Amino acid sequence: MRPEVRAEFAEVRARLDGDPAFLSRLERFFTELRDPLVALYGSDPRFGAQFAGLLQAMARSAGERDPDLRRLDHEREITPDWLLREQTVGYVAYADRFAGTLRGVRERLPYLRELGVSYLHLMPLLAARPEPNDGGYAVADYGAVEPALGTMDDLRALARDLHGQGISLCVDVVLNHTAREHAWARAALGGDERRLAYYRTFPDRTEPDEYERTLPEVFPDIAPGSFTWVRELGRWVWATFNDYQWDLDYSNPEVFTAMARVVLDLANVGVDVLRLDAVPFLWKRKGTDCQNQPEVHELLQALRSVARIAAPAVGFKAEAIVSPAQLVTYLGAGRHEGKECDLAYNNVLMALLWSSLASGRAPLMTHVLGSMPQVPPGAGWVTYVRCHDDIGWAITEEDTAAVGEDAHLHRLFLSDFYAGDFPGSFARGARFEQDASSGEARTSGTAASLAGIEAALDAGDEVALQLGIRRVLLLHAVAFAHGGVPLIYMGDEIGLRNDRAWTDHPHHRADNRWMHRPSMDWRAAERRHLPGTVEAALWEGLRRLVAARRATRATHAQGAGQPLWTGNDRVYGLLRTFAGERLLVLANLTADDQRVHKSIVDEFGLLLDRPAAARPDGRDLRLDGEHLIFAPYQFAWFAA
Ligand code: OTU
Repeated sequence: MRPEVRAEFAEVRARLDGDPAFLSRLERFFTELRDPLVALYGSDPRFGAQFAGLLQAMARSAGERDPDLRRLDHEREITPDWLLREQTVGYVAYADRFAGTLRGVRERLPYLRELGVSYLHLMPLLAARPEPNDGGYAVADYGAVEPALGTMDDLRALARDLHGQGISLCVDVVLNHTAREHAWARAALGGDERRLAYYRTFPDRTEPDEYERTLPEVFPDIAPGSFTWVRELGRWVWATFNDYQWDLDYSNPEVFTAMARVVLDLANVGVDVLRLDAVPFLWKRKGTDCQNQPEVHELLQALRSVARIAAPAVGFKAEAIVSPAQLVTYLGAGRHEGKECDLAYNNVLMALLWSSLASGRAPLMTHVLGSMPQVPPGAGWVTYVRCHDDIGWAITEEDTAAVGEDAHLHRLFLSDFYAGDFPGSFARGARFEQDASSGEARTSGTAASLAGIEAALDAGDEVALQLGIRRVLLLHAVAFAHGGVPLIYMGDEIGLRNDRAWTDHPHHRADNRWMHRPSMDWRAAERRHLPGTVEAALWEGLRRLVAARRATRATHAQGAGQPLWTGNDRVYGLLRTFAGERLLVLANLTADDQRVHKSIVDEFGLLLDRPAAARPDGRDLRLDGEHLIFAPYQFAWFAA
């Protein structure tokens, strides 16, 4: 350790004599914090002072922490799986589209309670640049709430209300980039060299061209290229996403410590879980795709350690839409085990759910999920059916080869099918970022529209409508059973269709992800209590699933899951175990009756006659001799 760091450490200790809990955490996690930072910045002359300043900020932040939050710190330290338990069910919404403002969200808590939600992810709510701002993912001030939504005090009050109701709050931290209107970027534009060094800028195309040789484009249509020419600077600026989202340069230790302070501040406002946006991109290396570089994991471990020492109640959720092998590393692999994120989005499951629904076949999902690495200790998946982003058909050649299919054709089928361009398709979605040469595309659309509810309502086809409802519930049933924290995307609980007016907004027109970000329809939500409506069918179906999850320990994120062959390739099967308890899930992926031999249930020592809590489908299973008969899209949970 550099002498000045050692001195600083001693000083921090001396000042914190009154807080033994902080001191023991500092002792315990100090090397987990220091080692990755030394690995990244050890030879940088700026590092010593930065590290000393960081320790001070942590001590200050811990000292200022509200007594209620300290109580949470303690509770969660003695309950390390607080986030991973079967009781956790999440809900995701844009605060404005859900309830206007943060105060409005507080007024809507009874709705979330009725649904059984215990975790609320509010989409980006920090002060963003004026539109276009990528739905808030272009932050101009991490220290302020978006004015139209409220203030930091409103956020604090919301967190307090949520805690009072047993709901934890998840907020986005956009780590990879700031808006070009952020004070750092503005200072850089004004000629401040120190702030310019927060970003990755280049005098000419030499380096950008070298990087782009191996860089994939994230938004080839709406934001081509990964660099943007900034006239005022006379330089190219790295901008992976939109040209107004400037990538931060994490090889600069000041950037790390600045973002660590953002994390500390949000923790003290009462945020329980930080959704780390676009983490794979934090470190760049020529000759690579500039994602998932080993340094990203050093950064995450260090950031996690900062929070663990100063605000241990805070959980980390990685947003990394990458291959299974890479994805699992965000949950802490090898020497980072137990030191990175608690949660990561399982985008593989999400894509496979929709793939299986379109094909009506289980083998691909069974194979891919079966060969996915298990989650490391202390961490778990976030499972979801839809979110605010597009669906990327991340299905590889290897995946399809194993089940005798062709990856390109399958992906093309999926993008056609969900755009409603395939014979027999029930979907009303749209292509997002179509690749001109292959014809493949990602997919936009709400769950209800993709699952056939929109088309059925337009056609006034009651039979098709019931099938659409069943499809939405089926996908949620598999996501809820898979293990991990299931998230309900706002509106899916009442079947909100694509926003018909999304193109009216001048800044959204170019980005059709806005079609599946409709505003909450509270009049429709009222119908959740009106039997016979779409809203009531979905609402009650999801409530049954929430209840089933809470009663089924095997859905704990730390359990082990294994997809299995059911003897009928139209019926998906999954077996989960946790703490000696088992859950067998069987799910009919088709609109026809399907038969499965009942021995599959006996085999695991499970009983066919379980109480209603484990019958989240709501329909009774029929037995025909030795066979279980699954009605269209029927699923069953057998637990013991
Ligand atoms: C995230 O998504 C957000 O979810 C998007 O809404 C933002 O536009 C974006 O970051 C920029 O802030 O490319 O298609 O591997 O795939 O971070 C979605 C992670 C995205 C990226 C993911 C990104």
